[in-house]
Amino acid sequence: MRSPSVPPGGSGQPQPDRRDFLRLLGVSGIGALLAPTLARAQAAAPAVPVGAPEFYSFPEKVSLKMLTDQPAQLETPIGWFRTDFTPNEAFYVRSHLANLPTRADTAAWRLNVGGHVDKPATLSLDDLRKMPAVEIAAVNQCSGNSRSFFKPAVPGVQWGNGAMGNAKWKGVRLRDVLQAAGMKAGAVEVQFDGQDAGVIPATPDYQKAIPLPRAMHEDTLLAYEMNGAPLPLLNGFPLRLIVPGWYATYWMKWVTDIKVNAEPLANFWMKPAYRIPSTPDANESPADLAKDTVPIHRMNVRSLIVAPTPEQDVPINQPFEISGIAFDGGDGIAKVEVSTDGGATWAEAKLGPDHGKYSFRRFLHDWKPAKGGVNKLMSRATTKTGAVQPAAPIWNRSGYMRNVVETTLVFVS
Ligand SMILES: Nc1nc2c(c(=O)[nH]1)N[C@H]1C(S)=C(S)[C@@H](COP(=O)(O)O)O[C@H]1N2
Ligand SMILES: [Mo]
Repeated sequence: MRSPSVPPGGSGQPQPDRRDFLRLLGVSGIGALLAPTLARAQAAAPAVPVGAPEFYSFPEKVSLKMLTDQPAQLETPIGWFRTDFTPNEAFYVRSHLANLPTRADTAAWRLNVGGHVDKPATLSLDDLRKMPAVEIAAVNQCSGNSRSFFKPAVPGVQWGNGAMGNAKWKGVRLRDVLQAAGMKAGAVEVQFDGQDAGVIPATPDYQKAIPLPRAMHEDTLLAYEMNGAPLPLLNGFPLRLIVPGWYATYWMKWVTDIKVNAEPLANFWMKPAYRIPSTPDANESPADLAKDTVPIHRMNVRSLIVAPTPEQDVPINQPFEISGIAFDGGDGIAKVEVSTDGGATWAEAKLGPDHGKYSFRRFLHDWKPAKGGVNKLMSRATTKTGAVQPAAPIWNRSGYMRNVVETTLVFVS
């Protein structure tokens, strides 16, 4: 992959090519040099006041919007979504616990597989690399992506639209690892733990579980590569879980422990956190919160215009290519319609290359704006199973799963 360019309108500062960076460090030396760098970056990071995002460069990352520090939540500016795959350097970061791994000793690293199995296993990175490798393009999207647009507002990290990214994830099938350990009858779930921890023991450790059918699905991976390179440390190096089509809360970073469960996990991160109303479209009203909730799971269908960017000046009577991305929970995108008149009329956009049903699908639409002033651009995606983005936004108390047809306001003159 060539070194990414700065997104138009963004304030990203490209860093030295990542491959050079890794070559310089050497894989086994990565910890030694990264540890002080990351620690220094964390220490030097300015305290971010609520509502005033700043841009900041962390190791292996270009300048990204920092929504909180301790640990850093880094949002990808939407200019980076003008390519099918989001460069690793520009990929967003969401971490719950402040005690993050700042080094990875790849020689000593082990993955433990235990719980409700016949043969508990301990695997090295070499063991994993010797197993059959699979590569899948899939969108990693935080459940709370776009939360800042919820009305009434809800607590949580106030993400814009950049808590997502698309990448090619390469690794081994989780089911191959589970089958090697020999699951016992009665297994219902598979639980994951990563190397991060809270600063004080009272903080609940970040552990998540997925139902057995999802764990055994052929597309669920333990990935060691992202877009043809090792994962950035902040995105889970050396290994993370990939659950294509499902929200990234399950995509455990720095995973070291896998446990097969005969009973569902009931920790803080499964209940009360990361649950949605069991109502249609996870919708509820602030005055009448749903009583019944279920763990968040599959992503709904979305699309977003990325060119022009909001408030961009567009020249009148000249051809302009509107473009954007669409994706869903794994049915695949059938069509995207674009409106340039605030939803009065719609036209079907051209679709870009198909990288598989879990990937971003780009759409393109030729536009020749004839009307000066503010123009309202909209996009509406439909999946291959007929699901379509709603005209009105859903609301739930956690600010999850926003997928309304968005409006991009631009100025034509
Ligand atoms: N170990 C660990 N894995 C984790 C998390 C975490 O806090 N710790 N956060 C999860 C959540 S909520 C999201 S949205 C994704 C974010 O992935 P990224 O930081 O690689 O973009 O990681 C998931 N995996
Ligand atoms: Mo998330």
